[in-house]
Order: sequence, then structure tokens, then C-alpha cells
Amino acid sequence: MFDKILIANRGEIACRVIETCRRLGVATVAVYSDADRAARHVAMADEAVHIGGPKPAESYLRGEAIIAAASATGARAIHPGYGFLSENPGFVEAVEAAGLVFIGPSADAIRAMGLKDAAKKLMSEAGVPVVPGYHGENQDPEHLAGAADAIGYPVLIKAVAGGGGKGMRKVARAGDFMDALASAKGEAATAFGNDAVLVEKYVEKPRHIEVQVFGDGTSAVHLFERDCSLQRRHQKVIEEAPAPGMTADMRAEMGAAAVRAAEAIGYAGAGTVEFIADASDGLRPDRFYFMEMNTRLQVEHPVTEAITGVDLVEWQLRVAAGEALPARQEELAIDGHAIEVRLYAEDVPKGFLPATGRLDHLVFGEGARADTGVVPGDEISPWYDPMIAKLIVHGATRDIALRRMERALATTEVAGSVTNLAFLRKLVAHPRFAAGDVDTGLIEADLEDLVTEAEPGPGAMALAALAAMGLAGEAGPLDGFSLWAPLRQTVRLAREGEAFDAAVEVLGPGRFRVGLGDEEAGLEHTGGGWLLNGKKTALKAVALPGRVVVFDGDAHEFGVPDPLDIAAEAGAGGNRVEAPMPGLVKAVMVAPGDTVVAGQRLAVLEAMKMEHALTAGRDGVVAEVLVAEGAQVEAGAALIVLEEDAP
Ligand code: MV4
Repeated sequence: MFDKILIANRGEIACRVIETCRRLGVATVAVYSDADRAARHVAMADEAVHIGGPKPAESYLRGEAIIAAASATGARAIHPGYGFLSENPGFVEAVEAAGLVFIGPSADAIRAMGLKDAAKKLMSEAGVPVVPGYHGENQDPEHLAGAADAIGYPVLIKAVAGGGGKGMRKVARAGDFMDALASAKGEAATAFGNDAVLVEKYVEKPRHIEVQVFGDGTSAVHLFERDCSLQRRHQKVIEEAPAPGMTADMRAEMGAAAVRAAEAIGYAGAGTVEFIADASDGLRPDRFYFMEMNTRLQVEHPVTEAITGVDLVEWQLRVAAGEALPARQEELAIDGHAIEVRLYAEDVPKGFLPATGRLDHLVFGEGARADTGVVPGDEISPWYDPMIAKLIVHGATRDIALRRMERALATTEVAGSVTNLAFLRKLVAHPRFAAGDVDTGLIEADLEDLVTEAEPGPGAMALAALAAMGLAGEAGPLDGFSLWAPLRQTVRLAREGEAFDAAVEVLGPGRFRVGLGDEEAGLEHTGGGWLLNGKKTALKAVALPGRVVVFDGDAHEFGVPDPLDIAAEAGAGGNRVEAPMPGLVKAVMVAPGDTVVAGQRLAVLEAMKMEHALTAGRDGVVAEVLVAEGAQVEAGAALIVLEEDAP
């Protein structure tokens, strides 16, 4: 086993690899860009080396800087994670030329799987089923049109160097072929610098089912399948293992085909053989086809770990260090069911726009494994994939796993950035997903409903009002405040640009009635949380600067207009300086007769656990000082009066 390795990656996968290294007593070296100086993976590693600027090309794609960092720190091997250089054969060769070990497959194995046409040809020769189609060299449009006619419509045109759906066009009828071909070639040339395409039969109701394989360069085993059909624009959203509706026969056939694929190229390390299954008549052993092989550890590997009990990173380290495969096929078995979701900082209603912000509050839900590269307080970096975490649950059955995921998502709390949490909750609760009736079209089919976020109820709005007054801290109402808080007070909040007032009435310690227009809500804090109108709820609030966030399973953010801005508007030009909210007078800096200038601090009020400076709204002379230090004041109380402004 290596005594020290370097992880040539960042984020959750770097942290995940470091966790296994710690367990195995392997020292770790992280590499980081300017943007990741304070990142979790740097903090977790034993050593860290700065490798350049925030753009991947300036850092995480700089193979020579990474190799130099490994050599300089005495790391014996490099783990590439996924993405970045993980499937770059040139990098593998450079690592090996530097006398280091690349924890993954050989450069040749990566090359063999790099181009779809060659890969499919190789697989076909290895007896792995591929989609009927044309994977030849001849790219003459007429020749390709003839191939399409021979295959039979609908067909799919795919970029040979493509991936993730780029350079892919479905063609339903011959008349559309030439235009689709030109469009696919154009996109492929732009995206991959290679406009070669292949043409294959379109598989109806496609299910994305992939098989985890592990090789030692000679033989391979499989660790069963994962279903990754819930995708949006070729981005996986939810993955699970095993695949719903999979039969033992089909699993055995797919596993055997995946092993043949791996052994055909002398594969070493963790890999994934990706198939498309035609589910138009349920899953059938005669209707699955090789798509591509991913020559890396994949994002969704934890669901395989959960059902097999295997730590795939440990296997990667051990096999790369020269050990034999840690298990024989007959020793591997499926235990239960696992589901993974990818929690992203993205604005779903705005078309899944990547979001930024600071993760002021971050709690991962009950019962889930959370693979994450961030800690509370981190800024979401605009430079990289805005993934916050992967949440993985496991249960004895799919139904149990599903319920655990629902609970994990309902108790996950993120404030400071918008996330796709509400979307994930809807998806997991979707009747077709719950029934295991998944296919790649599900999300698009119901997208409108899935991206519409629920509005907060009166209970959430009422708790937001209490939080805005500092009366709903994480541990419940701050009794000191509730004793001072005036019996009735109105607080202004804003939600999606709409302001509204909440009339809060303190009925006793931890007991409130909140009027919201023509509705009202009773909130009482008990040891175990908030009762809403007498009923226990999971409502929880977090107060942040200028806003509060209430969790009711989803996260609802409310703006809290700065009372001082309100006071300043009232005070500006006026004679009275008033308390914008209830609080304690901490200091008075002026006396009658003092000349003051606009903006000058006149007094300090302590409220909502913060100190607020009250300033003069204009130049003038102090006429009266109505309060002394230590006074408790209500919202709106006059504290200082200036002399009438000279006409
Ligand atoms: C297909 C297909 C239907 N028929 N090939 C999408 C990207 C790559 N993973 C392969 N993909 C597909 N190839 C044939 N012959 C449908 C898809 C496809 C898809 C596959 C898996 C998951 C999501 C998908 C979304 C759209 C299309």
C-alpha cells in the first residue's frame, strides 16, 4: 500500500478519497487553485500544494504542475477523481514517466474507450450487445443516409467523440436526415473538434443502466448495476442501485457483458460500462445495448458501495498498489437498495441556473451519507460545478430507501444560496419514481410541475416574523427578548419582492399569536420544536443578516427590511429620532444644545442580538434627549428630538 498519495481533484470527490486514505493510514497531498485556498479538501489533507489560478486550465488541468507537486511532496501515486484529467491518456503517461502510479486504468484502456465507434466495434467483437447501426469510417452524407434507411427510422445520429448528449440528433423520418446530420456534425466539430458521427437505431423508452466493474488488468468482476435514468439534459439527478424492475437473469447477462468489456481491454481499476435498455416492454435480457465505458470512478459510485459494502476507493488504492482483486465474483452480493441525489446550488425555477452565495446555514438530513466538499460558511464558487453534496441513503428494500431519502431531504437545511432541494423532494415523491417506473423522459415530461416551488404557509410566515424579531433562534425563543418584547408589535417582511406586515402578539414566554392579513397563526415553542395552532411541526427558522430562512421541509427565504432604513426614512428631515424596533439603549452620545450634522451617531440601540447606531437625519441642534442609557424602549419610541429646522 502507498504511504502517501496526491489527489488531483477538488470538491466532494477529493474529500471522499481523503476519507478512505485516512482510514487506511495513507498520507494525503491536496492540490488547490487560488479559488480553493480555504476549501474543505485542503483542510482535510495532510499537505497541500497551490497549483495555480481559479480556471481549471490554470490549475486542475495542469498535469505537469500536479506531477511536480507529487514529486516534491514524495507522493507515490496520484488519484485523479472524476472529470479534469481522470480520462486523459497523456496525463497517465506523464505520471508513469515521472515514476509515479496513476490510480486508474492504463492510457491504452482509456484510448480504447475514448471514441464511440471504435469502442462499439471492440465491444461487438467481445460479444457485448451494441445497438444495431453504422459505426464505420465513411462519413459521406449519402452513405450515412443509406445506413439510416437500412437501420430503419427512428434513428439516432451521434458524435463519435461525443458525450453527454452533445452532437446527438434523433431523426424520425428520412426527409429530416440531411439537416439533422449537418446539425450534429456542426455541433460535434465545435464541441469536440471531431465531426465524425455514427448512426444507430433509436431505442424507445431508454433506461440508462450502468454496471460497475473492477479489473486488475487481466480479469475483472462486476459490482452490479446502477440506474441513472433520472437525468435532466444529460445531467444525472438521482441514481439508484439496483435498477428497479431488474431480473436476476438480466442482471447476470449485463454483468457478464460488462466483465467481457473490461477484460477485452485489459482494464485495471474502477470502471463503468454504460448500457441503454429498451424498457418499452419492461426490462428484457434481449434489449440492452452497450453505450460507452467510463474509465474512471463515477460520481454515483456510493450507491454501489452501499449495496455491496465495498469501499471502491480502497479497492482502487489496493489494486493500484499491486494487490490482486480484493474479492471474487461469487463473494459479491446485493444487500438492499440505495438511492443518491445530487444537491446543487442552482435556481431551479430560473432554468436550473447555477447559483452562488454563502452557505450560511448547512445541515444535511437525517439518515443520509453526505459526500460534500463544503462546510457551513463556504462561498459557492462560481468557477466550478455548483454541487453542494451528494446524499446517499440505504435500506433493506427500495421502499425503505425511498422513505429514508424523503426524510433526509425534508430535514436538509441550506440557507444562503438557492438550491435544487425542493425539486429533489418533488422528484423523489413523484408517483412514477416511487413506483420504479423511471425512464430518461420522466423529468422533461413533468418539468413544469417539478420546478414549481411550494409557497410558504401561514405557519412558516409567522415563524419568519418571530425570527425577524430575534424570537425564534435555533434553540427557540430567547426568553430574555420575549420578556422585553412589547405585547404587540408589527414587523415588516418581504418575500420575492412583495412586502407584508406581520402583527406579533406575545402571549407569554415562547407563546405568540401572529396576524397575517386576514389569517393568523398561533406558535408555541416547546422543548421539541414549534407547535403551530397546537400541533407539533418541524418548522425551524434561521436568522441571517437582512433575512430569515424558515424550513418546513423546503427552505423559504424572507427579506427583513432594515428597520433603520425605515427609521432613517422617517427621521430624515424630521425632528424625531425614533427606535426602529424594541431594544435596550446602550449609549447616548449627545445632550440638549449640541450641534449635530447629518449622519452623526446620536445613540446606540441593542436589538435582535445586534447593536444599531441611530444617526441624525439632517444637520441641526439637539432640543431634547428623552432616554438614558439602560432604558428599554419600544419600537417607535422617540429617543431624541432636534430643534425645528430653520425655515
Ligand atoms: C441513445 C438513446 C436512444 N437510442 N441511443 C444520451 C447520451 C448518452 N448517454 C447516450 N444517450 C442516449 N443514447 C440510442 N440508440 C437515448 C439516449 C438518451 C439518454 C440515455 C440515457 C439517459 C438519458 C438520456 C437522455 C436522452 C437520450
